[in-house]
Amino acid sequence: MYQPQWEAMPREELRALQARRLGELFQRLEASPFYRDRVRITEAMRRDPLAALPDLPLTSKADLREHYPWGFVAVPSESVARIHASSGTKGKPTVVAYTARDLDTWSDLCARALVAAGAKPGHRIHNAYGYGLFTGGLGLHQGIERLGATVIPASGGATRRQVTLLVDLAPDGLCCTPSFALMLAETMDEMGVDRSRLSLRYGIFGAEPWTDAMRRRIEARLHLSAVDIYGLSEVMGPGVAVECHQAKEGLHLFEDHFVAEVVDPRTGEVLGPGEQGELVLTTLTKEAMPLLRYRTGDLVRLDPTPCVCGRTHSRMSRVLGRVDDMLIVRGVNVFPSEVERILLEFPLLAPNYQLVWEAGAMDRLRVEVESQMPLEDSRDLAARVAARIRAELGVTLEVSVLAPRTIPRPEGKAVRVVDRRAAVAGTP
Ligand code: DLL
Repeated sequence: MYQPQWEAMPREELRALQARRLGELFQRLEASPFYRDRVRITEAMRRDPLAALPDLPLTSKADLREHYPWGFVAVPSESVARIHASSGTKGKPTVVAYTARDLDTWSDLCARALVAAGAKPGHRIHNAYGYGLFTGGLGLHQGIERLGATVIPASGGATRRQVTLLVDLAPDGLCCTPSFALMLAETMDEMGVDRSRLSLRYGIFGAEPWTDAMRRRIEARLHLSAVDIYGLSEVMGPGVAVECHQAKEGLHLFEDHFVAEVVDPRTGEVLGPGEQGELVLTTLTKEAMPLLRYRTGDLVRLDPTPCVCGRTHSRMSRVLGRVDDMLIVRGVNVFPSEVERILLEFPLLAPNYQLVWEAGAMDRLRVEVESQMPLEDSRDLAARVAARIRAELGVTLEVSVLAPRTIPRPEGKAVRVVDRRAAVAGTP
């Protein structure tokens, strides 16, 4: 562990620490233009901050957009050391601010995440998350430096050059999105790179949803141990939660800096341990942009039981889906991650797929997935995949098995859902 005094704190002490920090947060909210008028400190909040929390209002992404760019900043502008922005494609980005102390905390949390994956001081770590406004690149960069490891700041893109660096500089660890990890593997095949020339031991993959089936593919193709890292710009960036390499069963959520709640996305009602709902996060220590009960839009479950690694922080499940990404196909709820899990049960299929909405008498959702190798006739395979989806998810989806490398690879996050309905409607 990087900070065992915090990461393995007895849960009683952790609760007491959360209560104290939450009380301090309530005070700080008075300096936030957004919260100043919305949150009045009551006697109940003073007495027992944690018990009072579920009665306080939720904050949404729409609130952040409406108060763009500075409405949530709770410190004088000269105390803001850095700005990042969300990768959101809809409308204006969400801008987030950090003080020097926020950056310091963030570095520690990313160092914790790296150690949870297997990193040690002195290791070399190749960081292929995008640098710039996106939090992935600079966030993990600081974590690698904080740990005392060597950072290779590769950023995204230029895949062939990255493969060359991975062979020549012999890093121990790799940080990137799971889809980019697979693209590196594909490019290695094209370049004829012998995997025994790779020195990679672990990978820290996140920023987009992926499944255990995808983990197995990545581990087999890159010969490393893969862990999941979670975070979001609004709350900090990467380093909110991470799996430990010992268990790989849920992501330890750094509860000394965040209070996590799981709520029913429709009613906002707080759910119990083990129940699936929307993750809501409160930042306990952030200075520049504290957030109270922020709705992440990510569907998870929380498990507070002890872990073999000794960390005491609750574990959240992988992100099971997004509140706004749930696809409703003829009344049946479908999450892309469920389709991914089924696709990857077929060894002939590559982990590159998209779910495509098409116009018709009724909207249709088609699964486009690549095969691992060129197939003469893929109809039988497509029919078997469709049958498995029907049996497991209770919904009929058309399936097309495409030739290798036909689905576009974006530089940032994988695009799993494509809407071709508007394009068709707009065609004369
Ligand atoms: O993606 C921060 C990050 C960078 C996390 C690098 C991990 C590694 P945003 O661009 O603001 O920040 O996107 C946040 O991405 O609400 C989730 O929906 C999704 N997401 C992030 N990590 C995971 C993950 C970064 N491990 C949004 N699994 C979040 C599934 C993830 N979804």
